[in-house]
Amino acid sequence: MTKIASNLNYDALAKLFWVQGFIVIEDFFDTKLMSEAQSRIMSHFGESPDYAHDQHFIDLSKTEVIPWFPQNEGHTFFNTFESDTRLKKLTTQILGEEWKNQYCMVMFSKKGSKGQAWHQDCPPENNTQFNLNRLLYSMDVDEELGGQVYIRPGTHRLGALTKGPLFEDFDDQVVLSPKQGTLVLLHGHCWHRIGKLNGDYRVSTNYRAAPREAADSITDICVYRNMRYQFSTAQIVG
Ligand SMILES: O=C(O)CCC(=O)C(=O)O
Ligand SMILES: [Fe+2]
Repeated sequence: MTKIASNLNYDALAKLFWVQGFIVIEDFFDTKLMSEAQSRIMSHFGESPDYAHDQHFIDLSKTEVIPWFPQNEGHTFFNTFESDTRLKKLTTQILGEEWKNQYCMVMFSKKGSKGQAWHQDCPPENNTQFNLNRLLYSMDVDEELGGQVYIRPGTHRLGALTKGPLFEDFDDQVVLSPKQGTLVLLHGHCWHRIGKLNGDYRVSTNYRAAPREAADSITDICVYRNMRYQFSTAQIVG
């Protein structure tokens, strides 16, 4: 029998989110549903798709990941997760009554991927302007596979990333190994990176949301240790 997280203490989870900048809930979605998601994702990508970003961006940002926005192509199956009552309630507890869904972005990394360098998903100068990553894992991500999620707790309050090595190990970093069905909620200003992939491929799915006052283009500029990169213009902007 599959188990799903019920009886969630929404208030305690939201408080923990605001202290740490992230929370992890295992077995949020059942493994059968996640396996269905995984097989739909794999049939879209195949095992070795081409990178969508331009090579200059990949070289500078060390972001070797291929995005897919299934809802924009009418894949209504992916609405299932977004409309989950528990996910909506948890989001409301964290962001307040008024928040908006942004988009669902599936991210695929293939064998040999260096992962993703330390970054913030959007500029951290204004604390009302942020995105909330709601990450779902449809396959196990562990030490053997690589591609683990590195986070520096509390850094959503510290402003911009410092300059330094793009994949630096910090004493206070935590390393997550999300299993199939795990939900990770992560503040877009909280410093995070993805480790090098050892296995054949890695998949994650991000149902991004944002507070009402956040600009719709909030994640257009991503902050790295060596640059700020604007996706819409494919330019380095700082
Ligand atoms: O793929 C992941 O686990 C997280 C990737 C990431 O940095 C993000 O979704 O903002
Ligand atoms: Fe990110």
